[in-house]
Amino acid sequence: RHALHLAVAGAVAGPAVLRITKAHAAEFSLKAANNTPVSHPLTIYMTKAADAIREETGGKVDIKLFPNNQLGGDTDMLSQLRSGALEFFTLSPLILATLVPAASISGVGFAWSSYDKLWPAMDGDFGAHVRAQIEKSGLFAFDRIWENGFRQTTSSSRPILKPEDFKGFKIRVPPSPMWTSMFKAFDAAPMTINFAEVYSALQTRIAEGQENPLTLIDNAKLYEVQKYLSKTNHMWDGFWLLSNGKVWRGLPQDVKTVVAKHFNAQAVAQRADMAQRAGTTEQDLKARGLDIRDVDTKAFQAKLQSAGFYKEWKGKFGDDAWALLEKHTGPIA
Ligand code: X2X
Repeated sequence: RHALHLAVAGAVAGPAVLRITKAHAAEFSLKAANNTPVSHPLTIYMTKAADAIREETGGKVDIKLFPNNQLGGDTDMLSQLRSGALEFFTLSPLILATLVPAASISGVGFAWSSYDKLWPAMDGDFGAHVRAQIEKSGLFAFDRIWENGFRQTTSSSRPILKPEDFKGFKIRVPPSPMWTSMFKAFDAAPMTINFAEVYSALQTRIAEGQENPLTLIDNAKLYEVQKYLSKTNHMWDGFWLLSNGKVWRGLPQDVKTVVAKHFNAQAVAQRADMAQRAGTTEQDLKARGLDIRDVDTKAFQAKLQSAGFYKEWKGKFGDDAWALLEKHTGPIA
């Protein structure tokens, strides 16, 4: 290995000494992956974390990031994480719920009225409750959840202005029981598709619409294949940074400390960056031609209520977990 790197570095007449040092120094070569474009703050701040970790360990810990579904869709990456082929992966709590049912509780419809309630809950006892369930499944979740955002609805066929407009609406949702349940409660026709295939599903009109936070709609250029955006604000979504429990426990304590420190710090920085972008992103989407509408979100919540959505999910999560959620959100429904 040494000789090969020397030869390659020499051939391109680059800074050979530096290259050899780096190639030699990485004792832990690890992979991280996500489903967001390279321009999305999730990717930007995961990259910053990997850089900070490489720097602080003097190149000993080298985390290579594979963004934008380069390693496959979310369900593929989750399998890779579980098998140990992938060391770090960010995933929505709701998709994680295919493995850890308790995890989707942070995504209950219209539960969070502000980030002032949300972040302390996710960083406090409520998030700890979820992470404990995640650990039981053999995965490890880092303390600080990353931001995706409040989700809004887009469409190529017609604007969704009232709950009734959802009737029969062919909407792509991520692979997750709660998403399917929510859009069935709206009387829509949800279809589960990994984010990796969303652009083409919208372009070919397999799906009429989808729902995602503004930042992702912008970064993934969904405005190219969608016409309307309704500010339904129907749920908050984040990304747990996960590791395979066995792989994580197998790393030396000093490595774990540095890795966790930087990932958690950059998660908090990423949240702040996302908050800063909020206003300009909406302007940008308008300028890109999306027809953006405000809607009466209370009417949408009332529809979930009358369809039995809250009763069903409170039953699934159990009274204790639901009480812990409402301790932070206030009464939900
Ligand atoms: O799949 C989606 O829509 C995304 C990117 O928001 C999630 O990761 C849940």
